[in-house]
Formats: sequence, structure tokens, C-alpha cells
Amino acid sequence: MSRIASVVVAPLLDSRGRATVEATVTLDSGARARAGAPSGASTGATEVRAFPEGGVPEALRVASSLVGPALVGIDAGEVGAVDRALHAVDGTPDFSRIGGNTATAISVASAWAIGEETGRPLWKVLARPGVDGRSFPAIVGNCLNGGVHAIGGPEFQELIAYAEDPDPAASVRAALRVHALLGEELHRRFPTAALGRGDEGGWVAPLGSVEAVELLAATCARVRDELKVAVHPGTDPAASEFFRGGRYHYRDRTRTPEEQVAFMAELVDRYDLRYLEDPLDEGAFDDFAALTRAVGGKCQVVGDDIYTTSVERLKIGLEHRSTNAVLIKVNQVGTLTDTLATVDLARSAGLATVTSHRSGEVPEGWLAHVALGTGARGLKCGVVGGERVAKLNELLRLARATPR
Ligand code: 2PG
Ligand code: MG
Repeated sequence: MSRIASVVVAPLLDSRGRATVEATVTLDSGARARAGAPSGASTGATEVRAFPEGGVPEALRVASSLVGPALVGIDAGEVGAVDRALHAVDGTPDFSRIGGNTATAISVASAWAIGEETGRPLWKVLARPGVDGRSFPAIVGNCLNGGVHAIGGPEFQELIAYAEDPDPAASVRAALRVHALLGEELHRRFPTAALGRGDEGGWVAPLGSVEAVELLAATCARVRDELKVAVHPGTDPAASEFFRGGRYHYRDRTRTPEEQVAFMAELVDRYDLRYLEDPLDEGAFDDFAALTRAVGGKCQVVGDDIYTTSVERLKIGLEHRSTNAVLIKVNQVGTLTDTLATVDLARSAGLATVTSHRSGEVPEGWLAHVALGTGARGLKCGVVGGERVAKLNELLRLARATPR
């Protein structure tokens, strides 16, 4: 039995310098682990609440007065037991009493502590049936930032290098090369502009969305030639952020839902996009299905805000055949158990999963373990910045530890 001896939740700064929480879980055996929870900016409407009313101070108060005491003595050897207790002490459908970030930090730290106690890396504690840790996820590397993650960038939130090589070191190299070459090209195009970086480390430049996709596609082609690694363009427009009053609002025009579906399909065809996340509003299950019918044979159509890692939302998506892939973010749903339920449903339905960071991240590597243990097709984590490379470095450590 690996009983919980103590749970301490403390404040932590995320990569935007905003407050979040971390949890330290200690077991009776003395095994101990600490994990922090990230925060999103383009959050889905059906995500759990990251913090209770009153924010981080209230989360800390509730954690020390209610959550910690409720968890002491629970057998952490069964990941589900801790997560069930978190739901029980919260008692709301959306973690609005204790905060989803408190739940995430405790859930991850508990699983990690069990790993420490039993001499297993976290990914093995989480491993789904059939996952042996030998096949590594593609790198879904955000290289150009826009939308709500940047000031002055394109409407599309993320322009992504999708690098898929059996050797994760090659995937990482290719995604980083795309980022570097994009920086050089932007410098050439805008020699006097003050180019910056967005929340996820991608470049920010005064480009339109199509212009940005075009530049990204050309850069990926160069890197494919140069490094002989399969790296292709992708994007996360985060379309819910510019969908209002039944239309998608671009700077120079609006598009109806039908026009948006056709526009996205055209971009996939013209630029050979292999990864397309949230191209449509989070409520548009049927429009997603139309787009997946059109391009799903050659491109991963990935649902983020539409599912928010929720089993219930994914069930609706499966009924509609909305997408062929699911984005997985632990703190959208709160606990590892809830996350694994969504992963298992996706896998049993033949959908790929992509494990994702948030825009406000913590400088930790546990996400790489979630990706490996769940057999994810991709790890979306950005390519530069300490909090992003923490995940890449951890993935590369795991790869080095695996006999090939
Ligand atoms: C997204 C994410 C991460 P946020 O939309 O996919 O890239 O952004 O964490 O702000 O929700
Ligand atoms: Mg997204």
C-alpha cells in the first residue's frame, strides 16, 4: 500500500508570469513528487475551471483546509483512487470549488510519486494497454504565433511545424530548424521591424494568416530537403476566438461557416497541411464532420476546444464523426483519470491523440510522459523557451533511455 502522507499545494508562476499552483505529494514510504499545472488563454467553454472564484489565493486556502486533509491516507497506488477523492471533495461538475489546476497538480504529483516508489518512470505508471514506450510522438512545434497568443500577428493562433520521424531527436531537430529559418526569413522581409515572440515562443510578425501558412509551407519544404525529415505545415487557428454572430471574422472580411469549411479545405490542399486543429468553432460538430470528410484522408483534423478532453464531448464528436484526432490537455478536464478515459475512448474509436501544453506553461517535463504513456501520435509543446524545451528535453531523455 502506498498511502498518501501529505499533500502541500503552493503558488507557482507560469511562463506568462501569472499565478498558478504546484502540488507536492509525499507517501508513507517517503517517496515524494512535485508537479505544477499550466494555464490556457484560448480556453474552451467546456473546460473545468482552473481556479475557484477568488483565484489562486482561494485555491490555496481550499487546498490546505479541505483537499490535503481529505487525501491523507488514500492508497495512491491506484491512480483512480486519488482522482476520485479529488472529485468527491470538490463536489461540482467543473472543479469550481477546488480548481482544476489544483486537481491536475495533485493528480500528476501522486502518479509520479507512485512511480518514484516503485522505480518506474511516470509514463509507465500511465501506460495504456499495448503501449511499450518505443514509438515516440511527432513534434507539433508552434513556430509562428498569432491570435490571442501574440500582439500584432495573424488571426490564426498557431503556425505549426509537424515533424514526424521515428527518431524523436530528428523530429525535434527539424521543428527547431523550421523555427530558425522562419526567423531568418522574417528578418529579411521586415529588416527594420521589431519582431517578437508570442506566448509559446513562436515568432510574431505582421503577416496575414494565409501569408503565414505560405511562408511556413515553403520553410518546411526547405527543411525536408535539407534534413531529410518528414516535416510538414500545420495550424491551429483557434477559430472559436474569431467566431462571432455566426461568422468567422478576419481582418479584411468575414466567412460564413460553409465558407470557412471550404477555406480550410483549400488551405489543406494548396499547402499540404498535415495538421489542422480547431479550424472551426467549438460548437460546430457538423461543420467539423464536413471538413473531416473532405480532408481527413490526408490531414489530421484535431479537436481541442470542441472536446476539451472530455469523454462526454468526445462521444458527441464520435457520433457526428467530427474529427480524426483529439487534443489532450490534462487541466482541461482536471485529473489524469479523466484524461486517460478520453484517451482510451479515442483510441478505441481509432482516433489519434495529441498531448498538448498550454500557452501559460510550467518549466517541467511531465507532459512528455503523458504523451509517451498514452501512445500519442503527437506532442504539442512549442520549440523554444525554457518551459517548452523542458518537454522536448524530457522526451529526448526518455528516448535515450529506451533500447532501440
Ligand atoms: C491551444 C493552446 C495551446 P491555450 O489552443 O491549443 O497551444 O492554447 O493554452 O491558450 O488554450
Ligand atoms: Mg488549440
